[in-house]
Amino acid sequence: MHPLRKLANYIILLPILLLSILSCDTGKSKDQLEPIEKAKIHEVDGKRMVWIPSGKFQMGANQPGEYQREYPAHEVEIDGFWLDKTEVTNREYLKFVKATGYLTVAEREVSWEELKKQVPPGTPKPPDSVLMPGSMVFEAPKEVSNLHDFSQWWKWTIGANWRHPLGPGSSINSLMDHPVVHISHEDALAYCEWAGKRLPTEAEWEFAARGGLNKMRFSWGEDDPRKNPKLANIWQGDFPIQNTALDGFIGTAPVGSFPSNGYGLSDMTGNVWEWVSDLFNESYYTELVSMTVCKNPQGPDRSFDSRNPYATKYVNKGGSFLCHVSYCENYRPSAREGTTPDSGMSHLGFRTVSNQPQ
Ligand SMILES: [Ca+2]
Ligand SMILES: [Ca+2]
Repeated sequence: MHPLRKLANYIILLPILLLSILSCDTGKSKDQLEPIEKAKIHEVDGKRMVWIPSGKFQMGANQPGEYQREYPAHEVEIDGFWLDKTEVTNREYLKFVKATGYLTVAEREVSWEELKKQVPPGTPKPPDSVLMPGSMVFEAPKEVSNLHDFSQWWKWTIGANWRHPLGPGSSINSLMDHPVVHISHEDALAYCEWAGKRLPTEAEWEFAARGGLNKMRFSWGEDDPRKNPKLANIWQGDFPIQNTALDGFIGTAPVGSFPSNGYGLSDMTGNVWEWVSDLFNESYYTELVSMTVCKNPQGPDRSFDSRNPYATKYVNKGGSFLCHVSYCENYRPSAREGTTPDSGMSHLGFRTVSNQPQ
């Protein structure tokens, strides 16, 4: 090559070399921001879904001060999968019910034989007037004596179900783009079967909720939602008495009302809790620490929650519009709760996974 041509090539390459050196030296530690791979968004069987690429992450609480059931953090490897961009909406659930005639658990007669398996032996059978189709509805009390007794704000409401989220007299007519609620684990699985999809595992859900951020406290990074109420639909004010709704919503919000995370997923934290396929065991992560890397974990073999040792529970993720730091700081990817599979609540929904190839 002619010497002048060679020199010209160096001059062209120099800025590129400098740029690549500078871009490698971000000054950030490994625990800070990881590159976010923008995922592909496609419609799969009529639903907008996001391709979550395979990867490794630290599952569980990576920072001090979280709930005990989120420790210890452990490395998990996940294969790629399609995940609904939003929670399943009333419009989508209605389509399923119209096609199949499916009746949700909250719309069926209550079976005492099933119910008594979840309560301490010897618990007396409630009167038949209570064992009617219904679900648990949040009602803000005027005052509370403590934050331990949730019966002060959760009310068994006969006639409450996904069509009547606040009980008889309420409807979903103006809530078609809101997430469906009062959905039991069984109801979510029935929808999945009809749609040819499945529930995410807890590991898949948490990996997706982190949106490509490594070891961050929230799905958007480290910003405190108390200082910025526009990050997610949670509770502002004095839980459970006063909801100032600085984020714009006292109850559920239309899906996608808040900024999506790094993968383009909406409301992974906040709006409504979401069922996943894993059984809930509060000490499951402790049992996993002997493993070097967990690949596509499916959850524990048995459920255990010391707060209700008689019940079998499945995991819920992401918190809801009722979560407030004073009581339930569950609007974090690592947060996890358990609910019995036949229970629906006015803040509990789901989203689905498709196994279609990328
Ligand atoms: Ca809110
Ligand atoms: Ca959610």
